[in-house]
Amino acid sequence: MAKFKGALIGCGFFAVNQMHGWRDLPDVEIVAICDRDPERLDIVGDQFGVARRYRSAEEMFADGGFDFVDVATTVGSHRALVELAAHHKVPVICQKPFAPTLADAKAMVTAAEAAGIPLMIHENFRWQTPILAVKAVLESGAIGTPFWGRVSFRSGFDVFSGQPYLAKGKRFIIEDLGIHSLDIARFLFGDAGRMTARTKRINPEIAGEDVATMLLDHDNGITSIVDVSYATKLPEEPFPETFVEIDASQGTLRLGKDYALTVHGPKGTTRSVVAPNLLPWASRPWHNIQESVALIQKHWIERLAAGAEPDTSGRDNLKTFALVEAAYLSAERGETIALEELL
Ligand code: NAD
Ligand code: 89V
Repeated sequence: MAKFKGALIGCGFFAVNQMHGWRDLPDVEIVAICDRDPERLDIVGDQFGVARRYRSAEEMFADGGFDFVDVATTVGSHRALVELAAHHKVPVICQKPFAPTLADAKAMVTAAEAAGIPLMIHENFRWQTPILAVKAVLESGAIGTPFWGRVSFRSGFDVFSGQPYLAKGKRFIIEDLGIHSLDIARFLFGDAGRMTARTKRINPEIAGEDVATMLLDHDNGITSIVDVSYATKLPEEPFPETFVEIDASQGTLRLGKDYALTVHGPKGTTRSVVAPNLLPWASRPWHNIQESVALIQKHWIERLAAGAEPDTSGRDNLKTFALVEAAYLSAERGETIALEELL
């Protein structure tokens, strides 16, 4: 089978994981890379043996020769780069967060649809092995119909050393990390129509909020709590594990530390460990995230080959991004926000 040829824009901190993931897929070859920073371009180009290197995305698109583009830059450039891909009719993956504003994200979806190209947001947390295991339990019916859930990420890990820009933005934890947790809540419990949120900044060295507590009213009647913190100093650091609690009509589910999954239902209690695989290029504690990168990339290629929409398409991810916007609005106003006002 002919290989899918890809190009990648943004050769920074996280893109290295994406390059490893692409290299592991037998039917994919990254034929061109782009970064404004020549040093990053050479580091990634040399590590992965990519000869075609560009400092300008416009020049890379003008030369062409690839079937899709993977945008791994930070949020400020996402809209321009997705619109550039749409202009050249090249299928595009865009890293989270989708865009600086919901209006930008909507414009990006419109541009991709008008060009007739698929747009996938690289929202990888729902592809983590432990989260997929939770989803499988729900779908099995083992605990019945959920009525309450919690998606929790509480850590004191220093994310700023690897990603210094995270300390500078007016928005921090909801936009960067809570966005993943909100997407997991949608994945497990369905779309949500109302959001109530409270935020705090505990770390005085950063500009944005580092704690958020969000209450979601899901359309199917489930109530969920999504709580995130980078100000939580625990005896054992759980980064980057997401904990999940679900109460349902016939039982309960708990996903806790070290990927321990407890499922209690009419047939009894089962305890298992749903740890992610440690890929050869991965490193602890990031391996959970790194494996989910490989899995979402595989999903993209499968859907591209089938001409089908990816699960975290731009249109789907508008609903996750709207929850982010709603959380900031709710915290600012001290009110509950109806999502229909935003979407
Ligand atoms: P980074 O700053 O380390 O890397 C971004 C790179 O993009 C830089 O090298 C920069 O020079 C380059 N760049 C920026 N604008 C450009 C443009 N217009 N043209 C060419 N190059 C450009 O950032 P990072 O930490 O790697 O984060 C990148 C993105 O990945 C962010 O959106 C971040 O939120 C996301 N991220 C996702 C995950 C995940 O699990 N999905 C994890 C970490 C980061
Ligand atoms: O996944 C992310 O988006 C990362 C991190 C886990 C550090 O928050 O920025």
